[in-house]
Amino acid sequence: MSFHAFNRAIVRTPSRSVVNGLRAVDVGAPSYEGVLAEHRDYVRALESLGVSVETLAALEAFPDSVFVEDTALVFTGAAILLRPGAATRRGEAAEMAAALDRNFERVLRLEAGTAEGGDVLTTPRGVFIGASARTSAIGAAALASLLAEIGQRGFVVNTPPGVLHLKSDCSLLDDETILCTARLAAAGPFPGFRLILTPEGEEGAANALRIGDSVLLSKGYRRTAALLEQAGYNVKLLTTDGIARIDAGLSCMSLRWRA
Ligand code: CIR
Repeated sequence: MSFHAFNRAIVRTPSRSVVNGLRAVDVGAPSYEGVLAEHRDYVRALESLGVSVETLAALEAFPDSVFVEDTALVFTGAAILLRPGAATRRGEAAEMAAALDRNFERVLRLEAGTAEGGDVLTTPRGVFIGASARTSAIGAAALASLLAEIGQRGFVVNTPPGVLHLKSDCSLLDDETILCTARLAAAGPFPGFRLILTPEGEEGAANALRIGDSVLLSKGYRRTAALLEQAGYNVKLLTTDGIARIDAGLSCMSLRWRA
């Protein structure tokens, strides 16, 4: 069974307030309609790849709540409710609790520090936790302990300075291969993995999403798309112009697991 054979996902409809989503650099707000269309196409792409998608209702009080990945970690049979590091996002975790309780036999809760799911890369060789401005050292260590409770091995690595999340700069392409920016690869955080580096200027492509036999990739990163196709991956392009304005990519909009 491939590590990417997800068949279930949770997403959340974007709220109108998504136009006020957090961003490190303001290049202009995304339009609500644009984000909604990107989200709809994303859900369709997941469904076309055999994933059954549960859609939660929009939360106007939380502009970034469409990025459900940051609220939890999910595995077959178990989930961990996280504690987002961004103050305006902290309350999103409680809003995810009922959905986790419905879908997982075991739900653990992070009680110390902060951690966001965007900082966590789950691989067959362990779960890499990126310490970042959002995931504190205390949160990362507490998360590694919770992972041990559900039979997973956690490794704390560093997210490059100035990068929002570890997975802003990497994604798992298959059981042995990680798509990675050069700045993250320079720190050597993934020993034993084959790395495919994003070309210079296409760092934003690193947040791709492997589902089944396909790799979802943000449209516009032509050189990365060509590299992945040459390496034998089946690439599906999705528009992310709106969510990119609020520092998000393709992994952020779902929690995915194999039921
Ligand atoms: C934030 O700054 O929290 C959101 N605007 C973007 C979150 C992206 N999430 C992710 O990469 N997992």
